[in-house]
Amino acid sequence: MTILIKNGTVVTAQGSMQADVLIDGETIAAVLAPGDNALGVDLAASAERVIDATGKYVVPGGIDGHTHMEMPFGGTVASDSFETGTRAAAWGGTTTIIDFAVQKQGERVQDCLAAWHEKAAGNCAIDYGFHQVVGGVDSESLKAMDELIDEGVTTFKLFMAYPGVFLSSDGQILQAMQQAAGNGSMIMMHAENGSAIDVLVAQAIAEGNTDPKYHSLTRPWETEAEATNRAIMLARMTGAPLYIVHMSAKQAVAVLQANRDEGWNVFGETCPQYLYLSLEDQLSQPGFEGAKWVCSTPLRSKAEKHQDELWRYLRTNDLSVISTDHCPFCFKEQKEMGLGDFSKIPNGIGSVEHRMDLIFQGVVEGKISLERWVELCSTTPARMFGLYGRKGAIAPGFDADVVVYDPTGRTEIGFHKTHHMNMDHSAWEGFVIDGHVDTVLSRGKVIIDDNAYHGTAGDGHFLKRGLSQYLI
Ligand code: DUC
Ligand code: ZN
Ligand code: ZN
Repeated sequence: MTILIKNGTVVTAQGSMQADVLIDGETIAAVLAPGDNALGVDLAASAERVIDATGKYVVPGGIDGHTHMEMPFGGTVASDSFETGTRAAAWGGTTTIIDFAVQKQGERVQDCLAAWHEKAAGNCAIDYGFHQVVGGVDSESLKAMDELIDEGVTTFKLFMAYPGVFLSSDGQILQAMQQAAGNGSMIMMHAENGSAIDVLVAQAIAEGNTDPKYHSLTRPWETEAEATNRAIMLARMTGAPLYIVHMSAKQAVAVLQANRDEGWNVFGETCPQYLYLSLEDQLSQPGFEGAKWVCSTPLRSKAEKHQDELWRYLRTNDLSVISTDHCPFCFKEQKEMGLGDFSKIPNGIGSVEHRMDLIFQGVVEGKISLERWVELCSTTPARMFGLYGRKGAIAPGFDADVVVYDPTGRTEIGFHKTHHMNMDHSAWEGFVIDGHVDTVLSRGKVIIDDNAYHGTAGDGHFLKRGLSQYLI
């Protein structure tokens, strides 16, 4: 099928211009300035479908490089399946996710990856890839890292938190980084000092401080900044590139910035929750309400101005990617597991549907430019995670993953409004965005249009990823 998206403003990381986008089958065939008749045909007359994007932005589909669909965690399982979660992502203009396959100590990495393939295959609304969590670094899992690269899994996540579950020792981290330095893959790090946090948590509970807000108070910024520094120092010893996930503390990003300024190949990601939500406004809500916003790293103090600093670091490119860390849990029965003990609240917030909108609001409010929005949410994730050339731009030969975004539209986020995630509440209830995802194409198929979903489970294919473009 040929589709012409006409009269829109095409926005890429490089710039914005009035242009028409011609799609042929699954890929972009041409991007043509108005009046450009390079192809020598009347495109509007010959295209099988014309989408009028007058007054709208035409942007590459969002790439959410950090999601957890149906992940077993904290004694329960994240509530979005690959089917519900990727459909919700599509509604919000995200056309690719990279989810985490999880290996725990004693399990074979290859078996764990196979189990994640099984969950996702035939169920996804949009294209997907996998990072591999290595929860048990040993000689077998180190060897498996080399094998996985050939299977298109080129990024490996380690944890400095969750002792006894996912935590890797410094020696294990060093070994995995050495392996990555040797095979060209990239290490992703959950950087929090888990052993210190566990002590603070046990002390808080013993003192009767059991409300959700203590989740943040027992994970002070020092635990993130210390782990960030340690992870970077370990990476420096090996020469491996390092990508730190879900950064929330301004002091941790300052450590990252200092090392980037020295020329080290280290990168940071943040998430919408750390840009908009806080310890005071959400996590400290009365009773058990704050459980909705328990995630790790935690929401931080608004008074300490972490949010303003994170936006600044996004502008200076010390933070290079915005993902969601989408890890949804229902309030009933899941978040409620932590009634009377915040440490038993499953960690996670659901945002996969709202990231493009929430970050567009940053454009509206003058915090970042339009082009930076595209770069942070699509182009850099594509480059970072080995998808560029297919994803992350509007250019000939790229997959036709395209969003028509209406800057004069309005999106009211809420459980009964724009929410399609499999959750019984929204962490974003009441947020209003001055913009709207109008039309979404995934590899040339219109999957969202006229406020309706037109796709099917299984439209989304597994993406074998290459190596990061940020390796040196
Ligand atoms: N943080 C979360 O909030 N949920 C899942 C795992 C994590 O690191
Ligand atoms: Zn994490
Ligand atoms: Zn995560």
